[in-house]
Amino acid sequence: MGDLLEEHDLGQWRRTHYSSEISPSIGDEIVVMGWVASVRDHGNILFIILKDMHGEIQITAKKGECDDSLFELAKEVKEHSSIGIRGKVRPQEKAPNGAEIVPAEIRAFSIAKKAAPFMTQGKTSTVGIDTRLDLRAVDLRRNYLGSVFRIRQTVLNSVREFLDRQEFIEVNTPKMIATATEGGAALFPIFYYDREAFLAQSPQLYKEQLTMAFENVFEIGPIFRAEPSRTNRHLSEAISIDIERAFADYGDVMSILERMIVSIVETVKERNADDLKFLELELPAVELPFPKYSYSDLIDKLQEAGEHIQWGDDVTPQVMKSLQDDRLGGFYFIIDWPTSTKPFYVKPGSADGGRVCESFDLMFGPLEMSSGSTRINRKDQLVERMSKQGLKPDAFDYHLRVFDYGVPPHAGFGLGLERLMMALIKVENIRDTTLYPRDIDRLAP
Ligand code: AMO
Repeated sequence: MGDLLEEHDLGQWRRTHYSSEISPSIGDEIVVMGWVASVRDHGNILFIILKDMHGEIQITAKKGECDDSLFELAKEVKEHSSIGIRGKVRPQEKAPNGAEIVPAEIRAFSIAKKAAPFMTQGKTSTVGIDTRLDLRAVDLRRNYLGSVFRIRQTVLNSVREFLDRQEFIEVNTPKMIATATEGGAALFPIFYYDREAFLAQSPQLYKEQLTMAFENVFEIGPIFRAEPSRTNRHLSEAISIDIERAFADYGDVMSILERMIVSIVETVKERNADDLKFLELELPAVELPFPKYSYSDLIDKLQEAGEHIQWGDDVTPQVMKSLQDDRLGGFYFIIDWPTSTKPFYVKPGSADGGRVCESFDLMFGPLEMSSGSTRINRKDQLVERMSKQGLKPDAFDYHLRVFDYGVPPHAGFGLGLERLMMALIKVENIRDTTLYPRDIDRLAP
C-alpha cells in the first residue's frame, strides 16, 4: 500500500469544474481542486470536504466502492492540504449542491505539515486576532472572511460604477511626498535618495490640483498614518476613497457621498445575497437625505447629556456614546466644524469671522466614516491659513504655484474603506476588514 505522495507540479492536471458548477446531473468524469476543509473518517467511509474559491464539495470514499489502494490514500489526506481529485459525480442530498464525488484518483499538490492553531470552519473564531493574523493566509480561508472580502469587492466595484456614472475620472497620485497635509495625523518619514520624504497621509493636494484639469476626480488608494494609539478603528495603512469636484461646495459633495452609500448598500444586497445570508446580516437602513447635525448643536446636546466637552473639542466615539438618540444610530452628518479643528485647506465660512468652516464628517453611530469640505481656492487665504497652523508656506511652493492659473471653487471628501466595511458588516475590529493590517505593533506578515 503506497503513501500519499506530494506532487508539487500541476503536470497535466487541470480543474474541469469549480465547486459551484457541480450538480448531480454531470455524467462525465470531472477534476476538482482546492484545499481540504475537513476530513471525517467513519472507518469504512471517509468524507473529505474540499473548498475552492466558490464554495465546498464533498468527496466520499467508501471501502469496496473505490479501489483499496485509493481508499488508503484518501485516509491520509489532512486538513489544509492542497489537492486535486478526479472522479465521478453522483447525487447526494445531504452534501453541498446536492452532489458528491466518488474519487478515482487523488493528487496531493501540497500536504499540510501541521494542524492550524485555529479552526477555519464556522462563523466565529475562538482564538485571539493576533494568532490569526500571524497566519493570515490560512485565517483568510475561513468562510466568514471569504464573505467579508467578497462584499468588499462589491463595495469597490459599486463605488467605481457610481462615480463613473457621475463622470469622475479615476486617478493615482504619488504616495511618496514632500509635505504633510493632515495636521493632526503623524507622518511616516522615509529616505528618498538623499532627502527626507514622507508616505502620503492623503491625496489631498494632488486631488485638489487635478480639478483644474479634469474637474471631477477620484482615487482609491492607501493612506499612511503613524497612529500611536492602539484602537479597534485605526490602522497605520488604510484605503481611502477620495473624491474632488470642481464648481461644487460641501453641500454638493455631501449629496454625492450619501447617494454613493445608498448605491453601495443596494449593490451589496443585490450581488452578495448568499454572503449576507451566511453572515446572518442585515445591512444598515439608508434613507435619503441623511440627517445633518451642526457641530454646535451637537456640543449643546452633549453638554446637556452631562459630558465635559467644550466648543472646539474633538467629538470622540466615547463621547458620542452618551447621546441617546435613535437617529444617531445609523449614517448621519456632523456639519460646520470649528475652523480651528480642521486642516489648512478647508474653507472658513463667511459668517462670524470664519469661526466655523464649510466642513462635514459622515458618521455611522459613534464612528467617523469620512471627512470632507469646501476647499480654499484663493492663494492668499491658503497662505494665511498655513501660517496660522504653524506650517511654512515655502514648503508648499509646488502646490501654491498652481493657484496663479485658475483654481476653480471645489470640494471633496475622503471615505475610509475599512471604516465603511465595519459599518456594513458590523465588524468590531478594523483589522478584520483588511487583508494584512498594519498598526503600531505589526509590520508582518
Ligand atoms: P481624514 O483625516 O478625516 O480626512 O480621513 C478621511 C477618512 O479616512 C479614514 N481614516 C482612517 N481609517 C483607518 N485608520 C486610520 N488611521 C485612518 N485615518 C483616516 C476615516 C476618515 O474619516 N484629506 C481629508 C479628506 C478630505 O477632506 O477630502 C482626510 O484625509 O474613515
